[in-house]
Amino acid sequence: MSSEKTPLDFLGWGRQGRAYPPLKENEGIGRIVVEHRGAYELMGPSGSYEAVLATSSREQADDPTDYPAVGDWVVHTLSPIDNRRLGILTVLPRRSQVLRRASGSAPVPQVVGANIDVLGIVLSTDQEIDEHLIERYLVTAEGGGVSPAIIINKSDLGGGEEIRELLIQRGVQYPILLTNAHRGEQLGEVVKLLDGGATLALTGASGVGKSTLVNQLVGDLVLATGSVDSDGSGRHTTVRRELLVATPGVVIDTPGLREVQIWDDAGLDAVFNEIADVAMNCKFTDCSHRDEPGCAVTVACDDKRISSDRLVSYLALCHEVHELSDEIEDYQRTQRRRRDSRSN
Ligand SMILES: Nc1nc2c(ncn2[C@@H]2O[C@H](COP(=O)(O)OP(=O)(O)O)[C@@H](O)[C@H]2O)c(=O)[nH]1
Ligand SMILES: [Mg+2]
Repeated sequence: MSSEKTPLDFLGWGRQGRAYPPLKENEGIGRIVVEHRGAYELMGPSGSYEAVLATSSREQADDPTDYPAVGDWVVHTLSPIDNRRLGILTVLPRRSQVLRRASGSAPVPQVVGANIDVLGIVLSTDQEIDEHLIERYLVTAEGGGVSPAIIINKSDLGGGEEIRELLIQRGVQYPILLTNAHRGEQLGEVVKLLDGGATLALTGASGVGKSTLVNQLVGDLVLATGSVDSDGSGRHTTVRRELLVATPGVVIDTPGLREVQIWDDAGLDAVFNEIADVAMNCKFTDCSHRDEPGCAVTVACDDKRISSDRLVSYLALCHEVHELSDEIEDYQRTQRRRRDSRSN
């Protein structure tokens, strides 16, 4: 990793682990802090700017994941390309990303956030705990190269320890932190997640206290953000920022999601590693691990070496991904046919 200080370190560049790319005269690097429909807000060493995709990068994007997302590092023009907005020229390669299936009927992926170190899955003591939703978040994080941590907020209302116990019993093998965001208590462990300029994204159902937690973490740094703009070269925008500087790191507040549809199986084996390990030794190729006699997974489940609840979750998610890949194939075939008939 390059140890050289850069003017982008306050935005977490140090964690990128790569050299500053060579820039042309009219180019700068910034980080996407908000994504609007077709437009972005980015932040760089001299402040925040509104930006749109330059024609060249729009033409090169052929997959939804090629477009910038919150957390992305981008090379942009230093002067406006329309009458006020900068042009985004390139999205720099991501070191991690949180992907999910986009809402809507088309089976396409959506990048929820990019270049994230830790995904904080926020629960609260006054809301019912949905273990399956937590599993989905965990798979999403692991699949995109992001470390998950579970944050049980509203510990002041009681019941936090019980939830922690329940999750451990359920086989959750990730850090579980308790917080009281309301009064800014017990935040030490969350602050530690920002060590070394890390990017922490918070996710979870609406009302669990994500924004309250973000406000606590950025605290007086909202002022620091203001001072970045004070040299006059930055531009204040009134839109709500989703990525905020919380020295030593960066926090991303995501909108509350009621459901998460996983995009692929990349994180499944990490989250259910005890099942994946046994499955690897199963003598049947293409085993469904449901009822084949002598299947190593079924045997391990009968022997209580793996939990039957977790096996049910694992198999349901495997099935879901399988169905999704069929759906993607159909969708792409239809799209190709449409394109071909248009060009004929
Ligand atoms: N008692 C208690 N209330 C909290 C805590 N954190 C947040 N809240 C309250 O929970 C509600 C939802 O918080 P908010 O941050 O908007 O949740 P979000 O939808 O996840 O962003 C607000 O009324 C907060 O004041 C906490 O630690 N304890
Ligand atoms: Mg919120």
